[in-house]
Amino acid sequence: MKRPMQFLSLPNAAPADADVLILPVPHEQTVTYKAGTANGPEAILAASEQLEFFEEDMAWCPLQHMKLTVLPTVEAIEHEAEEAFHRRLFETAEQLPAKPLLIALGGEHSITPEMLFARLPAGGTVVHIDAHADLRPRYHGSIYNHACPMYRIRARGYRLIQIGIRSLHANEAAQIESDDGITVWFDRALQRPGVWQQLLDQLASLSGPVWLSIDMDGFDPALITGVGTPQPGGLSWHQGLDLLQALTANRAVDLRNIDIVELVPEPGRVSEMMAAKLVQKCISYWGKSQGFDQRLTQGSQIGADDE
Ligand SMILES: [Mn+2]
Repeated sequence: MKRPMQFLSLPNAAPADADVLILPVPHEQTVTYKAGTANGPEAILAASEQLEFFEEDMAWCPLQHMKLTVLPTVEAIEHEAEEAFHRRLFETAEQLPAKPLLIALGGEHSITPEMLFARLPAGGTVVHIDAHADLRPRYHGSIYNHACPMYRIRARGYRLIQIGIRSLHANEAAQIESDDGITVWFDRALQRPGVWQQLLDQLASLSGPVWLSIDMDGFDPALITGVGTPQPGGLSWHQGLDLLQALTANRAVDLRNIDIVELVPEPGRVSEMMAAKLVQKCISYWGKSQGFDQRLTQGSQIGADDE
């Protein structure tokens, strides 16, 4: 029997009641190096069974106060054209309730633009953690390639803040150089004293709608080997959490959309556990910032047996 798609083994809330929506998008069409991102969402949700309900940084049990549901998976139908799949992804995202926190689980990075266009139609800022700039106009003949999402997003006028970049084409570097709407925090520069704090200061100064797009290869591959296109260098776990905390602590930012993409499950299972724990941190930090800890635990999905 196929494993039920649940987070922390919790029964799924009715989508209309949910404070957190998890959308599995196991899309893998344009992989260029290591295959397996299609298995990402299922592996992340399976790893989540091993998490504690208690989240130690914020010292609370988020899902005793918040309701969560894992939505039906969005995946390409056999022989479906790329464009048709992406249109379907747009329509799915557009129909979701606007108020909850959406965490989309990839799958490859090509899934981000349509969900963003559907959820933030009036514009906003994309905070993009990645080893790669993903600013190619097309790659291997397709605008939907996983090397292209940030080009498509920038072309629609969204502001881009890219963090951890350490692999890009000369044309991408030229675009970054000439485009005031893109700020890049290169991986190597972030190692210099003071630069990390400047990045945190920028995140603290943002306002308005923010989409957080986390390519797991933005992290150090020594921590997380399970990514499609690993690059040496990268963020530490704690740096990743610092970024998340800076964004959720900023009350002028409306952060209701996050994607976590490009995970390739691996035999050691550390990579998918890291992604699962990252999902939990997103829920905890965001939930606390929204005051969900003040809500009564009645109606929680967690029963006494789960303690
Ligand atoms: Mn990448």
